[in-house]
Amino acid sequence: MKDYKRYLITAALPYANGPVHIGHLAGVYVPADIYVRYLRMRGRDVVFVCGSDEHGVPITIKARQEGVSPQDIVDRYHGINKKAFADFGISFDIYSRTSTKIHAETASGFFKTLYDRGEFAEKVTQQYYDQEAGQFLADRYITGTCPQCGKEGAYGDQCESCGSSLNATELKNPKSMISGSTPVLKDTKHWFLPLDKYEPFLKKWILEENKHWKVNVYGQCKSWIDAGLQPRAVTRDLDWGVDVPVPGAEGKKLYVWFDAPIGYISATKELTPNWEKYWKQQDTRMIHFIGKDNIVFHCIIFPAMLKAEGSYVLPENVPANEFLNLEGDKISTSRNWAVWLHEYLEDFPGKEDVLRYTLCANAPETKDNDFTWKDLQTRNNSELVAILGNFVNRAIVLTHKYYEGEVPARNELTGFDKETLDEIASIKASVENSMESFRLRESLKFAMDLARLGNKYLADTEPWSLQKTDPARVKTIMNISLQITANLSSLVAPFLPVTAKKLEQFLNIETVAWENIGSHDLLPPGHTINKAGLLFEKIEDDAIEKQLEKLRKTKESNAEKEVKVDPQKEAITYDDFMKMDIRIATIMEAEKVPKTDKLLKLTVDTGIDKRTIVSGIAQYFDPEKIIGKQVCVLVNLEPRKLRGIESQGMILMAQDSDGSLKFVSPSDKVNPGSNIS
Ligand code: B3M
Ligand code: ZN
Repeated sequence: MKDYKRYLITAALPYANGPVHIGHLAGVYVPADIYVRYLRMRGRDVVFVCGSDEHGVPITIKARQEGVSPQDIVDRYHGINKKAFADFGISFDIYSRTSTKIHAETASGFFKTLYDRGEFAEKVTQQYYDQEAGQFLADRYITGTCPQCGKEGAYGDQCESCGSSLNATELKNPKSMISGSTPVLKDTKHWFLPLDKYEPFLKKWILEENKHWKVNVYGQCKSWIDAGLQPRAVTRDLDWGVDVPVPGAEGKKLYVWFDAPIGYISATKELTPNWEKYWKQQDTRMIHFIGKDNIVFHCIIFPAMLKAEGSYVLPENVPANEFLNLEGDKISTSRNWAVWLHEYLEDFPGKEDVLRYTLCANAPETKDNDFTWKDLQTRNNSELVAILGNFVNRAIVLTHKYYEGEVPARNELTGFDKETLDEIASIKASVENSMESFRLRESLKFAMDLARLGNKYLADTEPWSLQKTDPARVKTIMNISLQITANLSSLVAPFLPVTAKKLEQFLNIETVAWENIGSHDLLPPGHTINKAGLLFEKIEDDAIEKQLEKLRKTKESNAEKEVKVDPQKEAITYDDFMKMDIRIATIMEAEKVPKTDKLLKLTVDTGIDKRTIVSGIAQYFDPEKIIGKQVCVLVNLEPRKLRGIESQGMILMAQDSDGSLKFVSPSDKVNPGSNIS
C-alpha cells in the first residue's frame, strides 16, 4: 500500500426523514467509529465526517403528509439523530447537514466547475407535469395501476405489491399525488453526467487497482460496469434542494445523490480551514463507510464526479456492509419494525456499550445478519459479564483484599507467566491485523481473547488457594493479572469506549497509549488502584421478554393495517340499484342443514311473507342464538335450490378481513318488511 499520511473517514449521511435504528448503527456507524477510535489511538491524523442528508423527495413527501415544511422535518430529525449518535459514542469530528449555506455553495460550485468545462450532456426529455399544481412530478409523486401485476397504488418508480421497478410513463391511469389530477407529459431539460465516458477509467481503477475491496463491493461494481454505464441525470424538477447554478435551470435542483456526497466535502470545510489538506493531497487515505444499497453511488458515481473535477482524492476503500435484520424480518421504518436508538436507551439506560458490542460481534460484514434480543442477552451475560466483567472484577477485588489496592511487585516468573505475558502483544497484533482489513467482528473477538487469557490465567494459577502458603507467588500472579487488566482497558477502547473509561477509573490510570499495549509494566508496583465499580450487569429474561412483547404488538398492529380492501366495482346506474329489493326481516327459526358444515336453513319473516332461506353461515353462528335477530334480505333474488331446499332470497352479510361473517342489522328495531334504500 501507498504511504498514507492522513485519513479522511466518512460515514453515510443518513436521510433526515426518520430516526436512526440499530441497522444503521451496525452497518455503518459502529464500524466507522471503531475504526476511527483505533486510528486516533494510534496517533494517526484523521478526520471523521458525517451529517444529515436533508434533500430528496421522501423528505418533501413526509412534510406534505404532516402539513409542515421540509425544513421543519429535517430540523426535527437532524436533532434527534445527532443526539442518538452522540449517546452511542459515535465520535464524529463534525456532524453537519446538507441544508447549510456552505453546502449549497460547495455543491453548486462543484456543479458549475463541471458545467463550465462542458462535462455534462444536456438533454430534453418528457416528464409528467401536474397542471393543477403547476409543477413537474417526481416519480414518487405519481401513482397508478402497475403494468406488471395490475394492482392499483403503484408508484412512478416502483410497485410495492409485486416489487417491479417502473418508469412513471409505464403506469396505467397515472394520478398526481399532489392534486389528484391526471398528469400530462411535458418537455424538460436536464443535465447528465456521462458515466459512459468514465467507463475506461472506472474499469481500470476499480477492476484492476481496487482488487483489495471487499468481495461484495467489488462484485457489485463489476456487474454495474459489465452491464455498461449510461449517462445519469444529475438535476431534477423539484422545489427542495440545491439550486442548479446555470442559465436555463430556473426552478431546478441538483439530484440528491449529486449533492449528498459533496456533503462530505462541505462538512470537512465547516470543520477546518485546512480541509484541502484532507481532500486534495494524494497521500490522504479516504475511506467511505456505507451500507450495501449505497455502493454504486460511492464506488462509481461519486468517484466519476471527483475524477471529472480532477483535484480531489478518490476513496482508497469502501468497506460496505450488508444489512441487519431484526428477529428474522427486514428492518422497516414504515412498518415500525426496528429498534430505535432512543428507545433502546430508555429501556437499557447506561448500556450503550452492550449494544455496540452486540452489533459489532454480529455485524453483517459478509452477509445479511439477524439481530435478536436473545443474542443481545447472551452476548451480555455470557461474554461481557462472564468473561470481561468477571476477570476485571476478580483482579481488582483480590488486589484490595490482599494488598489494600496497592499493586504488588512481581517475583520470579514461571514459564507459564512468561508465556501469558507474551501473549498480550500477540493478541494486540491480531486485533490490529483484523482491524486494518475491516474485519471488525474478528478484531473484537481477538480483543476479548485478552480477557479470556486473564480468566484462564487466574483459573490455572488459583491465587486464592496459595495466599496462605505462598504469598510471594501470589504477588507475581496478581501483578500479572493487573497488567493484563491495564492492557485490556486500551485494547477494548475502540469497541467499548464507556467501559474503557471505567477501567481507567478503576485502575486509577490515564489512557494507555496504543503503542504501549503489550507492555508488562503499565502499573508500577506501589501504584494504588480504586475499588471496582459495576462494569456490566446481567440482563434478566423479563427485560428481553418485554422487548419481544413490544415486537409482537407491532406485528399485530401491522397485520391489522395491512388488511386489503377490494377495489371499487364498476359504476352502476341508479336504476340498476333500484332493481334490488332489500328488506328488513326477522329470523324466526334456524337449523343446520343435515350433512353440511356450512349451511343453515332459516325461516324469516320478511313482512311480505314467511319464507325459507338457505345461507352459508353455519361456521359463524349458533342457530339457537340468532332467533329473533333482524337482518337485511335481498328478497327478489331468483330462488335457487341448495341441497334440495329452495332458498328464496339472500341474507346480506359483512365479511371481515379474517373471512368471518357478520349480519348487517338495523341500529334499532324496525318493522319486518321495511325497505332499504
Ligand atoms: N442518505 C442514503 C441512505 O441513507 C443516503 C446516503 C448519502 S451518503 C452521501 O441510505
Ligand atoms: Zn405490480
